Amino acid sequence: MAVPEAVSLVDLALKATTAYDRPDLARRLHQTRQRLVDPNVRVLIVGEFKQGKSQLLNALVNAPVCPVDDDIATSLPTVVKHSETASVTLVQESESESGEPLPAKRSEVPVEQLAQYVSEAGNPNNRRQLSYAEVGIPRRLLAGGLVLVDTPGVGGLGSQHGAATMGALPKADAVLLVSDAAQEYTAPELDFLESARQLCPNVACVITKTDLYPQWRRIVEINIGHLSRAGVHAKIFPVSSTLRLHALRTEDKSLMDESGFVELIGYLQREVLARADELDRKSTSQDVVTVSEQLATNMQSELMTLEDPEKAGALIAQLNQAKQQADDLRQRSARWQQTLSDGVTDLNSDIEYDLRDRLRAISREAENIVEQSDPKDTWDQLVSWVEQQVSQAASQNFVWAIQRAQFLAGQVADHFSSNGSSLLPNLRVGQQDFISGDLRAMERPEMEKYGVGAKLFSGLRGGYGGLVMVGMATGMAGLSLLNPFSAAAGLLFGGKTVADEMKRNKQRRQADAKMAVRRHIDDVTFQVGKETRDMLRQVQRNLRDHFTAIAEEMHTSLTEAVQSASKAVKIDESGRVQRIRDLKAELERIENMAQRARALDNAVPAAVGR
Ligand SMILES: Nc1nc2c(ncn2[C@@H]2O[C@H](COP(=O)(O)OP(=O)(O)OP(=O)(O)O)[C@@H](O)[C@H]2O)c(=O)[nH]1
Ligand SMILES: [Mg+2]
Repeated sequence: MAVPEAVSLVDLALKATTAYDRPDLARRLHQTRQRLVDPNVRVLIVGEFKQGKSQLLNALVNAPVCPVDDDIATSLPTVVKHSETASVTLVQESESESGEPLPAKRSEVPVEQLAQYVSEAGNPNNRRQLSYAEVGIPRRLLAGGLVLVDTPGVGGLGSQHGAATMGALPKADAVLLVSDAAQEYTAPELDFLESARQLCPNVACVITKTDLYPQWRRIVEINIGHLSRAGVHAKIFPVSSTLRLHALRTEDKSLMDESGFVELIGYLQREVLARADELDRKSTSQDVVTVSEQLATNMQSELMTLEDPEKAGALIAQLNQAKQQADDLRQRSARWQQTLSDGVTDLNSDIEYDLRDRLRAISREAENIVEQSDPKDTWDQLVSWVEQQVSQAASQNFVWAIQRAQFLAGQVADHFSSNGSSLLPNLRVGQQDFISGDLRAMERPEMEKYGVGAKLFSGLRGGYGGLVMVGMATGMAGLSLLNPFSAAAGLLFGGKTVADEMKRNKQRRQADAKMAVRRHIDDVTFQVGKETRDMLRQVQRNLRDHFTAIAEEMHTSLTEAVQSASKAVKIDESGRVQRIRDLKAELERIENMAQRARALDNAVPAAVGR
């Protein structure tokens, strides 16, 4: 369990809500508790093809969990977590027609079969339509809740897989970008880092295979330069998985130091796990403080009335006014509801405009490229260029959508209190990954139509025409039809027609290619647009539920406060003294609880040091 003090504090608060008969406040605490006892801290291992992601995971847990090879590529995300006995579970997620997540299908398979499901060889293109494989393994490193996720390598981080990886980021607690020491960071890697940083609290860089590339120090130096120019503050860990595995086998401490894993594991434990703990503390603290305040409200008003009966009238009036305000917040027509729905509408259109704009620019650029080349030769390059640009655009659009949604949540919270941030829910974007269905691969226009055969054929046709024409002309000049002259002329004419035809064909290819690009971009616009709308709808629903519950809680607290104060006015003198004493004792207990909650937030483990 991540933070035991937090759990026991929530339990205490839960008891209080029962004692004071406030089941509405218990609901929120139950959610908090659930979040706390789920100790998982997800670390996503991402990177381009063959950089050593799977091997890094294996070296971290000292077990051959993920298949590694020069040929065996990972095709399915593999989630590795702690369990007493080794196990492999295949998970298939799905959603209903309306986009609501359905319960995932889980099936356990023998451990040794894992490779069949997670590798490109056994499960090409994830033909089995699995969402991920979950591996349980008894390891101390994972016992604290660390969950490592191996992801399929992405051919260019801006590619389709890259987009899927991007979608998983908001749900990750940390990301390790894996890149081997063979070369410095590429532009897509730097772009990815930039986006990842905005979606995920912890991003670190791992440079692998230091045993293989003696020049790794220079690569690290260059990469540090890249990062600082890009304004990305991320730690870099040069490691060798091979050395670590060897060191573990031979119990060689100096090799272990050389492997670089001591630092990496230290980082995962001290910063990633601790950071998740810190967030747990903060959110628990906030929840318990809020609950304490709500519980205290009616006792305080009763106490004030008892201690100073003259002011009772004014106090009750004040409370009624506050209650009225809380009541307003509960209305469907409440201003915050308006802010939320207007905000989401604006967001939808801005995000959609942004996406269209980015994609249109790519389309224009692609058409330019097509214009200046023959798609017959450049098509493959063009396709990967377009796909990468498109995914990158979708990623940037996504980052922006999340940021705007968070901003909107803040605006809505402002309606509730001047310090609205304390009411903010944890904005997780839901169960489904963004861009879940892979964007359809770009359709290649038929190039074969204008293949070699066709070129020859039209060349012959032109040649034949030329032959006859010249033959006729020369015939008229009294020469026989098939003399060397007309044969040469036939070749000449033929050459010219081939050039014409080739030009026409090239133009046709260019038109087809442009069409294919446009069609692809239309598909993407549609698909990404739909995913974004679904995501925003979910955000809207989450925020609405969250704030509706808060409005209810506030209303209940204030209604009870008015009742308590009104009752207090009628109490007789002997009962009054006793009641004041009781209330003070109760309030002290609640205040103690609130103090513990505040202390929880301030207690930062010494090792972390902010
Ligand atoms: N020498 C050396 N080789 C390594 C190291 N890490 C990985 N490799 C090799 O690099 C190749 C690719 O490693 P993987 O872990 O499969 O790479 P990956 O990033 O998971 O690959 P994909 O899943 O296909 O994207 C394998 O042949 C590994 O043996 C390392 O630290 N040192
Ligand atoms: Mg792999």
